[in-house]
Amino acid sequence: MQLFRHDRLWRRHPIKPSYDVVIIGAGVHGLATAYYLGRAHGIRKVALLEKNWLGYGASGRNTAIIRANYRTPEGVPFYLASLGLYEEMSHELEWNVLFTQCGHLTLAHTDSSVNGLRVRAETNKLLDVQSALIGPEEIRRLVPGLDLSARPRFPVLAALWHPPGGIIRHDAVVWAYARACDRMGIEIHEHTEALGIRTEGTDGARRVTGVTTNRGEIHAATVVNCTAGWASTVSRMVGLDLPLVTHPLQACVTEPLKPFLTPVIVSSNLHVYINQTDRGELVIGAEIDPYQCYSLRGTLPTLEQMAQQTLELFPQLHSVRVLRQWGGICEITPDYSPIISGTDAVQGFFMDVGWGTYGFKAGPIAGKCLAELLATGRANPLIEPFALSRFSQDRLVGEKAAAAVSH
Ligand code: PYC
Repeated sequence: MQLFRHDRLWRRHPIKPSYDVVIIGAGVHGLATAYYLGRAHGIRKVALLEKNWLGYGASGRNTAIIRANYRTPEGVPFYLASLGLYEEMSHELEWNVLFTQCGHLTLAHTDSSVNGLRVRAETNKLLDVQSALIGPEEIRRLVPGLDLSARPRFPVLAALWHPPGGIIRHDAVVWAYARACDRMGIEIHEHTEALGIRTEGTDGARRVTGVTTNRGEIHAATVVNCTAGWASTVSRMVGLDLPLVTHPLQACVTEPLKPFLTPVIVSSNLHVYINQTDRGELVIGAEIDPYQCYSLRGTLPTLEQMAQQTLELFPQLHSVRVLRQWGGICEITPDYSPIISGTDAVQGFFMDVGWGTYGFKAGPIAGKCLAELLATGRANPLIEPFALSRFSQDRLVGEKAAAAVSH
């Protein structure tokens, strides 16, 4: 299909008085949920509310890493299904989302990290994820520029090699979903903030009736919280306190260099991850900020830390200049797994939140399963383990070992 410069990928609409489903948060999770509601279930009277512009939140502030090499038997099939949807996305949405499956390499610098990666490799293999523990010789072949000498403070002992992992163009994913939603008649309302969620009934039999926005009242019997960063605030609108802590996560990008790095490199011990884009820039990400806050700004101490950790791995980059730095907000649950479910406390209220530092890669499958839950009332087995009720039923899904940068 030919696209002209004046064609809008999604249109503006007046707010209607009522929708079947209102989704708060039009990032990749909200958009994917709306897309599958329309495509798989024929539910198109859907409004996506975005308080800023599309891609302002976590969908525009991540480092776009896609992988399925998780640690738990619950997490691995879930992220593998998402990887599969990302592989088909350009074809399905007729939009090139520039997914480069350049491979994903997690380095271990201590014996205990090597053991952790070994367990992940075996779990991955049992669950059909391509993943293997490799030694320095193979690492050298994959990343000739990495300092593999005995000199560094953190020598590289082994790595988890995950060939199907890679990097995607995150804004292209957002635009592709937005265009597909728009074509089905699903409405995207930017600069539309949810100020409150209305309910009726008494405790034990409460249900959602609508959303109050800065552009007026909307009636809806189903309201979905797909916000990343503001999930606690939005859930509190129906009186729900979620078990989340909120931390900024920062990243930066350097000037372009000649191609020297193919796979995505992650160091779990140093808490740094690096990839080289098609334009030659290095995208470098940090550990979460050590304090809780809602700031989206970069800070000098974190920039210095990213530079220092990068130089531990690639000392030859000592004079490379940083072009820009940014922050995003991460909400982390006690077990480092997300919350995707409704709640008995308020009928009609659903959540897809608590994504910590791993939300972007899960967007397609989370949206697909959530749409199925909204349309049929049944939780797909892939999301059953991630219900909010797990925290009161002592059924945690401990994914911290594979979260890498948020502890
Ligand atoms: O989980 O792959 C990851 C990741 C990379 C950066 C932040 N999280």
